[in-house]
Amino acid sequence: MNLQAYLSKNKKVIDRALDKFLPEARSSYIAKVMRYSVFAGGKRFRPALMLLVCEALSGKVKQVLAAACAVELIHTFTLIHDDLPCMDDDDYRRGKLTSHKKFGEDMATLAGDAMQALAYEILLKETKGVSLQYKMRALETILEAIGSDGVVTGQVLDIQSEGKKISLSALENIHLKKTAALIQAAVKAAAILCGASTKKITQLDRYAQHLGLSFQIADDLLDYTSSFAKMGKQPGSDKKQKKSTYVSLLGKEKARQLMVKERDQTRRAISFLGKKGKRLAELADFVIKRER
Ligand code: GRG
Repeated sequence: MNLQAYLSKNKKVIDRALDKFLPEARSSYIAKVMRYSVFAGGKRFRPALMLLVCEALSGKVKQVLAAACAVELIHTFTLIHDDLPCMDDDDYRRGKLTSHKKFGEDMATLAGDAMQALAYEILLKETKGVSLQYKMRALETILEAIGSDGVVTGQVLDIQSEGKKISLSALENIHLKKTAALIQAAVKAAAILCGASTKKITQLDRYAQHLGLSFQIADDLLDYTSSFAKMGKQPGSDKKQKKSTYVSLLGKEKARQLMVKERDQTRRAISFLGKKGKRLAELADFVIKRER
């Protein structure tokens, strides 16, 4: 099975689980608001990555499935908040109106908050075949990644650097926190839940950090070159918001070269997996070739 077919099979597994874990649409208004964004057509990249890590470590899907859904909920919550008028003020996401455009800022904010709470609840309650100690370590890993030293600070720095030309290392620092941190947490949480050794977790963390940076450079390139039809959101938004990007700092060609270099480093980090790392290596290729 090629990676594309494999990812769409995994996506179905994730979508079914998310549908099971989310409150039913008819149960409350906020459930309807939450479901709107969760099922708006995201790629499910982070949960797919977690299932691939699980497979590479010979773990069982039930050990990581709830955590994979938890990470997707956290990711979706950050997108909803990122789109708010007080942040990026975007009208479209995943080809649909953003949550606040559809339901208002109050409901969008609350839906994001509820998703974050639900994420921790399902990770703890619905993870199967794993000791409480491992669940707590996975939870701790995710919390550390998104808090004041992780995604939140990435967002703060991103906002503070609007309208300024920042250095390449300052840009990298923003994206290590804003984008790579959650991808790293996803990979590490999956490895912890599958009982991986500290040494393996460290190598997988390295893989995920380079993967996260290549993912972000691809995002910047797409924002520069792609279309609404392909991306499901308005291209050129970085330029409109006067944000420094890999493309604005390096130009298209050098940004592409850096992206390939990051991809190459993902391969080195997982060489210890041998043949078992084949899918993870393919995923790193997919990241830099993606069209949305
Ligand atoms: C984490 C506590 C906490 C607060 C949130 C708003 C905010 C603080 C952070 C914003 C983080 C953010 C939006 C990062 C961008 C990451 C990124 C590259 C998103 C695009 O991900 P894809 O391409 O999207 O996987 P889809 O739609 O496919 O899921």
